[in-house]
Amino acid sequence: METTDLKKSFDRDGYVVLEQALSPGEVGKLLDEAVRICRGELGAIDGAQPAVPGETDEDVLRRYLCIHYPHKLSELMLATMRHPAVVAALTAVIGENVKGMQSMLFIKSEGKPGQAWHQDEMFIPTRDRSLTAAWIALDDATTENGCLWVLPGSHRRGVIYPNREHDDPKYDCTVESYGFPYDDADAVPVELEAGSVLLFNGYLLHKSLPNTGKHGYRRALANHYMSAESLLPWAVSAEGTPVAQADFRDVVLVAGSDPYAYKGLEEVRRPRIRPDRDGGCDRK
Ligand SMILES: O=C(O)CCC(=O)C(=O)O
Repeated sequence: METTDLKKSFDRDGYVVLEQALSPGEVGKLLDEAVRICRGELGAIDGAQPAVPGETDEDVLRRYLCIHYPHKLSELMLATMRHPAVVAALTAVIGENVKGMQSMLFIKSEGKPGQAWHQDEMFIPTRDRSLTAAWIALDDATTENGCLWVLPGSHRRGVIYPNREHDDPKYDCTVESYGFPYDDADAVPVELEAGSVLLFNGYLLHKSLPNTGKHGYRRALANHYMSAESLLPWAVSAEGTPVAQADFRDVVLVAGSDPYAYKGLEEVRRPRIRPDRDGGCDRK
């Protein structure tokens, strides 16, 4: 897609699909790396279970719904944050200077839950509304195995809707958005071939449903980015620091230059397992 068309559809709908942005070879390497990560071979992950001798790859993969910050464990995941096809699209929608701050590796084997309606900017509050996700399908993502669903155009109001805890077993323990002027009939599933990428705006309402397939995974790598010009007050208000000046510096520059490079980088987050409903929701 031409850059201007890509930006036009992204601005109108809040998302765009980059068809086959990653080759089958690149996807295969990421799938192999996902096994090494889940086995704990690339470093410790908070909340991971100790390795059991003789476990198969399937046993290990089935254990986890999602691992946060795999780019801190794996050079390959880090390099994928900088994938040229994704970065070209990011610079078209965000601008020339782009930083990444989060990665999430979803495994989601059969029976695992989805994630309820939410807006990513509710969790990762950029100051200039530039948050953009690149959700890379590592398996074909279908309505059966729990692809993403979106509410097209829902980003355009520029409103963050309220959120609450829920007990819906279809979804993991993450809070859900509510009180928005759309319903499920407005939702569109985004089925993707492995290697394709859903690029979407941080204000876009989206969700996923459980993997209801009989067998297999719906693996995906979701990376989050924003404009390098914006500070990121993401849960880093150290005592005495006005929140407005807080700035999450656990970032990876993926395009252009970082106007705040003089601040240096700081390790704030460590890889961790996302709780799924089976493990119980920690409501502390
Ligand atoms: O992959 C999923 O099931 C949910 C991902 C998601 O909602 C996100 O990356 O914001």
